[in-house]
Amino acid sequence: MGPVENIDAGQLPSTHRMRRRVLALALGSIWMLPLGCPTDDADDDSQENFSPCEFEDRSEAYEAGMVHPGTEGLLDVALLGVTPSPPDVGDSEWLVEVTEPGGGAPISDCSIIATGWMPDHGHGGPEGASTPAAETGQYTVSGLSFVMSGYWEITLAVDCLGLEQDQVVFRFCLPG
Ligand SMILES: [Cu+2]
Repeated sequence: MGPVENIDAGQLPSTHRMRRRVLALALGSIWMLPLGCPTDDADDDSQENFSPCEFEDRSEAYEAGMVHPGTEGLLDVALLGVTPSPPDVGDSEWLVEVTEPGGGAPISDCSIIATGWMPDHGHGGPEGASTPAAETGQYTVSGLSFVMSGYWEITLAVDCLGLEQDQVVFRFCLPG
């Protein structure tokens, strides 16, 4: 009865094009996830209970005060606090302290660039930058934003007066 019955080889190319368009729409909608779209499929329990962090073993548990040594061993960076806490999707402000290695004296005159990266997806998000130290060795990093839930690697590149650049990497899974 309908046009479905009339499909012949000549219509295949347009079907192909349509499939591609559907795929593009599906990929595009990934970016909608952080906006918190409720799932339409209320009957699908596995979808409702899905947490991107449930089986994530690369991430570390956030704890205020957690310390990472620089990969070059020139300094330590303590993550004193994040807003919101624990870190999650959206704008994220970090308070960090830079000290000499092994929890030594605080280091002033540093600037910090924070870069988020989702290795599973091959994308990042808005970077963060520090303001000058309000207290000795302590810096507020703002501008960082996580555009979606999942596993993120956040690199803090630290430039201090009189030191080579060093960096630390924090690994967090954001539940969204
Ligand atoms: Cu992503």
